[in-house]
Amino acid sequence: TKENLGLPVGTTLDRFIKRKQDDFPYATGELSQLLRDIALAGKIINREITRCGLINLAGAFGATNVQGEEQQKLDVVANIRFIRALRNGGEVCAIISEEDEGIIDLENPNGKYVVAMDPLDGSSNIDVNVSIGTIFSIYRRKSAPGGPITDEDVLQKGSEQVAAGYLLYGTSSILVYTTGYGVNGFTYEPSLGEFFLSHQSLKSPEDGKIYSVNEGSYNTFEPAVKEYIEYCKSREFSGRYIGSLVADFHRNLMKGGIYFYPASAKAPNGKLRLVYECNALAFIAEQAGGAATDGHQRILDITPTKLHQRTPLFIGSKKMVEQAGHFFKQAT
Ligand code: AHM
Ligand code: MG
Repeated sequence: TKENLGLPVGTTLDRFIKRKQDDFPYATGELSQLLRDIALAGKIINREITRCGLINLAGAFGATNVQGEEQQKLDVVANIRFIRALRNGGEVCAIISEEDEGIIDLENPNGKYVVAMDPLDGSSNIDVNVSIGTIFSIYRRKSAPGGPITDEDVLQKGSEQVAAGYLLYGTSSILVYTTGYGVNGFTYEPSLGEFFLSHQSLKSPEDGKIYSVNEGSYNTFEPAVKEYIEYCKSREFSGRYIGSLVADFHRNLMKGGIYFYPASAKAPNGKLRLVYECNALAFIAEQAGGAATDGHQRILDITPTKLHQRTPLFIGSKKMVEQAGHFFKQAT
């Protein structure tokens, strides 16, 4: 199958992408190039992140900022880097980003793809040396090339993604992505500047014993959510919450678990954004054999009506997501 390429662990990302492309005789190579552009921007961001604690010390060890610019916040830097990489690459006509209110028109009239992204997620962890991530979704443009970008291009259902992935900047940095034929992970080797295949055909454990939720809002969760949390406790599951979606998701993908960000009094639709946070991870979860819902329906089936729309999210091991769903069903 196209899922299992039989490429050995240690294959570089570039070679892997090339081999995948060769499996599709009519592929033009544009999606492949787009994935490479994202990987390159990821390397640059990784570099900025690992140095960020030193930036205020720059004077102390003799390094100066060439332009003498004031150092910008990392999430802003990451946004700029991704936009630049995708504009220069030429395959993308528009970006939807957590960092920008409106659609970013890249003025690449022939770009066939639209990218939705959160350039640096986990804002509360950026300044405190805790893992953070980048999330991206790739869609095919629906409107005719050359014309204006339309709502139809940017408000597609998650099920229409052609590829999606994330970068986790953690103890190691890893790029995990899918094009709809399974999920693969590539660990970054900083001294060589390369991503190497390290996690082939990733599969989510069907069931797990970790639950990840910010329980601080427990008192204002819906009864179904409270009951599910009590269920997790009655089974003595481990509570693990980093507060960086990518990091919490990745751990649960490796070990078996569920992440959820439900509706609460403070956040009536949850906190997370459908278009550039939830859809990409939902696609990966499903491709790895897991599941993602808003408590009632599949995340990938929701038609967005706004760029920055929020949704409750329950994501991870299939049986756990189903179990959480049972409590909602009982409540109705
Ligand atoms: P952000 O986009 O401002 O970084 O917010 C998203 C983050 C997720 O990474 C994380 O899971 C969640 O917010 C944590 O929120 P809270 O602090 O409310 O638990
Ligand atoms: Mg975010």
